[in-house]
Formats: sequence, structure tokens, C-alpha cells
Amino acid sequence: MSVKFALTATPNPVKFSPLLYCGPVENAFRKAAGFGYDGVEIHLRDTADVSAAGVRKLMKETGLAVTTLGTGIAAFEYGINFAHPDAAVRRRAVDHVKKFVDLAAELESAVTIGLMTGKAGRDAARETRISAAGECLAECRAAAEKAGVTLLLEALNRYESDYIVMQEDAADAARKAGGAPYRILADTFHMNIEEKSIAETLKRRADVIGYVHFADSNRRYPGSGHTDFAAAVRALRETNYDGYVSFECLPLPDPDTAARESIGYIKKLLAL
Ligand code: LER
Ligand code: MN
Repeated sequence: MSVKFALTATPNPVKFSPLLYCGPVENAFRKAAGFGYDGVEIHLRDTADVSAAGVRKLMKETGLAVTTLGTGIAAFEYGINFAHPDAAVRRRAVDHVKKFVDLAAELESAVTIGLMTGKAGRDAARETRISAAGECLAECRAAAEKAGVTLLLEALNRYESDYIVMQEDAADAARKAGGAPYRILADTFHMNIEEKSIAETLKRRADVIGYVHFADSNRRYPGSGHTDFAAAVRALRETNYDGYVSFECLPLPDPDTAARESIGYIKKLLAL
């Protein structure tokens, strides 16, 4: 098994978020290289917030990959998502994600779709919104397939989503949207809230898991809460997971400590 490690970064000014490095991505690349990571996961409001050529240069200099481009900041900042009742807003959301797909093709990265799926509500229009979101997911799939880019559909806990909450929901939605290049992104923070067992779920849906987010139960770096990462790591080992484990945790007590402790703790568990 060769799990690879990524840390999370954004060039956008975000207040309190589970991203390790906020500010110029160059800093995140240098830190990632220094702490022994294999890649950097970049969250963006807009593709124009980074220079593709600049990021490619950093990739070359450090030997690190860009693992995936997160679209959640865009969904939040622009109020756009796939379940929005206004078709014009859904259109903007899809067009925005397509720009991420184009950038991902240039960076040989994937694109994450999580908060961008929005909320379907609990009223009479719920099913209509879910089906409209399904059409958005399918349109993104077509663009990604053409560009040779993997899409990572992420289930979020009940406070952040109301229709893609369990890993099973994400696997279902990905399948209904046409399947590959869709894979699902399994995040231990959300799974700790929603799934019966993180380890069992990682094993059960290993067929479709393409990426993993690690954060502890309190969303701090692994080892800071009560999530059983030894069991999670065993599940990844048993299923021969060879993708990325990315640390999407709060930058506490400070980004460097969280980045160093995260990878150190999980590498130790992998060696057991
Ligand atoms: C995004 O990867 C995620 O996990 C969400 O909870 C964003 O905050
Ligand atoms: Mn996540």
C-alpha cells in the first residue's frame, strides 16, 4: 500500500476554516515539501485567484502534486450551488465548476464537489431540487470526462448538506450522474457524525472512494480528538488504498504544528 499525503491550502482570505494554510500558495508548497508531503490540495473561490503557470512552477520546483481543487469557498462566497431553486444560479454554479475542471486539467488535479451540491430543503420541492442537482452533476461529469479530470463527490454532515450526507448517498449520486470519472471523497469528520463505523464504511465503499480527508472529531489534526485513526488506517491498508489522505483540519494551535503532527501521527499508525 502506498498512501500519499496532502495538506490543505487556500490563497483566499477565509476566517475560521479547516484549511491548514491560508495565504500565498507558495508558502503551502514550501511547508508541504518541508514536512514530507506528496501534494497540496487547493481551495479556491475563483480559478483566477491563482496563476496556473505559477502553480505549475511550484509543482516542478518542489516535486509536489496538486491533488484536488476544492469548490466549497466558491459555493459559500458566491451563493451558488446545484440545488438552488433558481435555474440561473444553478447555471452559474455549473459554469463555475467547469472553470475548475479546466484548471484541474492544466494542473493534473481532481476537482472536489461538496458544498457546491447545496441543500435541497424539506418542503414539497425537495425532489425537484435533488433532480435538478443531479442534472448539474451529470453536466459536470461530461466536462470532466472530456478534460480527463476526476471529480470527487463529497458527503457532508447534516449541518452542511441535507441530501448527500452518508457515503452511500455520495456513491448513489455519483452513479446516477453517470459514474466515473466520479469518485467519492470520504471525510472522517463528516463520517464521525453520520456513519455507524468509519473503518467499516471505508472498507465497504473502497470500490468508489478516490480520496480521503482526515480530521479528528473536533476537526483538529488527527490525534487531537476521539476518532479511531488506527482503525481507519487499518481499513485503508486492508483495501490497498493507494490514493491521497489529505488533512483538512483547523490550523490549530498553529498551521505548522497541525501540518507536522498530522502526517507524523498517521505515518506512525501506518508503520504499525
Ligand atoms: C469540504 O471538504 C468539507 O469537508 C466541508 O465541511 C467544508 O467545510
Ligand atoms: Mn472534507
